[in-house]
Amino acid sequence: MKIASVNVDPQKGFTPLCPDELPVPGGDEIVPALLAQNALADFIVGSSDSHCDAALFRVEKDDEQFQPLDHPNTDCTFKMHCKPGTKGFELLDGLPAPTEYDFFVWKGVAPDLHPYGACYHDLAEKLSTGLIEYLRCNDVTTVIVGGLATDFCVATTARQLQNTGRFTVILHVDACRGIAPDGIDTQIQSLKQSGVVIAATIDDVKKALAA
Ligand code: VGL
Repeated sequence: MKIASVNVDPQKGFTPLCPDELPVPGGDEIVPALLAQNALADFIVGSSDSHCDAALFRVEKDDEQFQPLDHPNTDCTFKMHCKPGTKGFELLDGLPAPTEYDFFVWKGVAPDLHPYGACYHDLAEKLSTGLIEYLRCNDVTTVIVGGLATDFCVATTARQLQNTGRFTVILHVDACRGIAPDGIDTQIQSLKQSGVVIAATIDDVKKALAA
């Protein structure tokens, strides 16, 4: 068995450290749980949202957010978040630097792209980021997924990995935080139904690995 740990968008822009971006309640509390899952893995992979000022999703006010957009690769409005060179782009303190990961994906760099999952650059899931290929080239059998936010990028990444049919996918809930409680529950139930193993704590992750 070869294990990869996936750290999805564990960036300050998704935490209360950056209240003007997309603060996820408790988003800054996930580092110990992410480090614990990384310690169980043969390969550590990560992703970062990486958006520019010209991003199509961009709105300026809170109440303009979460509105549907009719564009092939940007389906929702958000306030600006995770711009390279700003605090919001940085990984949470205590995590490895991107160069210390075995594989790393910067996503949403082009103004018209706002993907959620770390596996594809486009919403139609045609243009691979190379993450799935990296895992397969290295004979990874099991992936442990954590990060931000549970109900957006984490859920989408877990679903994309599960949909390959090539990996046992474990969602480590303690290493995630989400935006909307209803959305989190819905996504976790749907992932469970699709075969993703839901592990509440690191001990549950260890049990799933031993099963
Ligand atoms: C995310 C909303 C918008 C995420 C990114 O990382 O979950 N959510 N952009």
